[in-house]
Amino acid sequence: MTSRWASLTAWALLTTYVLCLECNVAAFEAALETLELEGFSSLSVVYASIILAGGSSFDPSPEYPINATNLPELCAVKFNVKSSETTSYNWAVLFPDRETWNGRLMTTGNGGFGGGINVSLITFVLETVTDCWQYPDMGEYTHYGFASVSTDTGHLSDIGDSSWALNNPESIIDWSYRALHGSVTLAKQIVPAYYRNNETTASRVEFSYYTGCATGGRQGLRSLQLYPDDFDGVLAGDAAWQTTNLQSWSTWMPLQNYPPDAPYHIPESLFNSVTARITSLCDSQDGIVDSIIQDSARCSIDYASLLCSCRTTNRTACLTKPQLATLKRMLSPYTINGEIIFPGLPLGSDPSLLASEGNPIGYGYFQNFLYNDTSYNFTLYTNDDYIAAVTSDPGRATAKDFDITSFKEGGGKILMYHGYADPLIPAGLSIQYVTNTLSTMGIDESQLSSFLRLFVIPGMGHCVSNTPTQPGAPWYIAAASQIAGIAGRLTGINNITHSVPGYMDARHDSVMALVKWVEKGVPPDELVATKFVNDTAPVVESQRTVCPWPKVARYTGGDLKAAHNWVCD
Ligand SMILES: [Ca+2]
Repeated sequence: MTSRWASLTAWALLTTYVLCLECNVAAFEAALETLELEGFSSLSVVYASIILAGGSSFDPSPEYPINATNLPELCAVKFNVKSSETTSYNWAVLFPDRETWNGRLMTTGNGGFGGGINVSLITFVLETVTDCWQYPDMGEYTHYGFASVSTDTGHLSDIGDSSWALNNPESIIDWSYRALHGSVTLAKQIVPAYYRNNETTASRVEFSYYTGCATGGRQGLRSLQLYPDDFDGVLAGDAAWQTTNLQSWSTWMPLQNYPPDAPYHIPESLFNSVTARITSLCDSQDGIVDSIIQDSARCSIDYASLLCSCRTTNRTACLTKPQLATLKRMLSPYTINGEIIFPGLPLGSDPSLLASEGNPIGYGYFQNFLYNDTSYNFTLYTNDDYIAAVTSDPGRATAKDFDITSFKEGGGKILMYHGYADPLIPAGLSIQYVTNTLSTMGIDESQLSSFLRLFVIPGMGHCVSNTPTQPGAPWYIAAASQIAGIAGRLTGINNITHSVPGYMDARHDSVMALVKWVEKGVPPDELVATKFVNDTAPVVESQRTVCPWPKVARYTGGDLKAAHNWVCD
């Protein structure tokens, strides 16, 4: 194609786009030519298509195999950006229709080492179907009216699979922060271009938000540290922000319980039953026997009571002395020479997920991020590996730049939350993020609460659902992954497209709470977590107030399952 013909074609398509940008590749390619996209010369449009109202999806994906259902009519577009000589990343936008778009952008993150557009093997979809895609979190946000964005962070893999990082430092940078930043930067220009026409003069995204859990939480916190203008509000759950220390701890943990024939080894079933016993010992210490530990930090137990003795009747829930030492190590902070490297699991969290065998989210980091040596395994771990991790911090992934003055002064707000019984990332890690921010910025809790609030949710596990030993704990706040579940391996919520049915407001929906805080200046003084019967909407089993740390909800009498009977103080 000659350059003159190319420009004529672009002009013709541009004319179309000014009137109404069509949802097809040619229209988007033409629109891109009209935008000043510095630093993104290799941006290309991979796919663009309308999804009809009521659309669903069924694409098997390694990380998010649960369908986004009942989608509103939308335009789905996938882009590719070259990020280095050897790497590129894909990212996508779901555009709700013009009447539905609320002027806002919602970007959503990933989990573990997983890569995918939150997370979908979109290429497979394109080859098989054209009207059904599977973007559970992205789909959810279009129901609110957001244009939603996600990136595959430069690779396709399951949560535990870090093999893509082997000898591939550029891909690690994409995973760490580069793909997310590039996607948001581009989306802020392309999204208004899509909606701009003769009737609609939207020239920019009014507000930009982010949601993510675990690695998704890390992505959000790292982003606002490095690029304080990308987001106006960040919702960061169970944030895996301290990459170097988290991966070290996740490798160290199974080693404490290894090998399986050692006298100190605790089998998984025994971990489960002992966790249930600990939960029952802590339960009443908050004053209410409801199988929920309101505040693990205020529980103290006599570990000796877990020992088997000749009088122990239930021998499937007691430990030998060597086993008890193992349990105490795994529930205590990981220390080196007296220095705390990582917080321990709170009482009521079950260590078995990290204890039975090597966790690839732990040792895979040393194999593929740090040493480029696939023969490395968790049994080789020593404290020297922790030192190597902290020294190198591949991809600068660790979100440790706690001075976030620029984000704060730009009006940015951070709403963090953490399952108090999360067995994979201790709630203490989010608390540590808060305390490190306090000390680094030299501010007090009152000042901090003007831009950062952390809600620790009693009885909640990793990002979604209850921990099994606290089955009645309300946990659902319409946060990232809570509908879809994490990796489809843990329970998500059923029968919901978005928000909290019957309670679509900023008290019950963390996304709406963040929007209200950013746009109205009204911070969330409390949230209400919901438990649906069988985790299926709309019948509510119970609701409970959850509070910004360090406050803990206190029962004031009446129906235990009614949120108004719990107050923050
Ligand atoms: Ca209790």
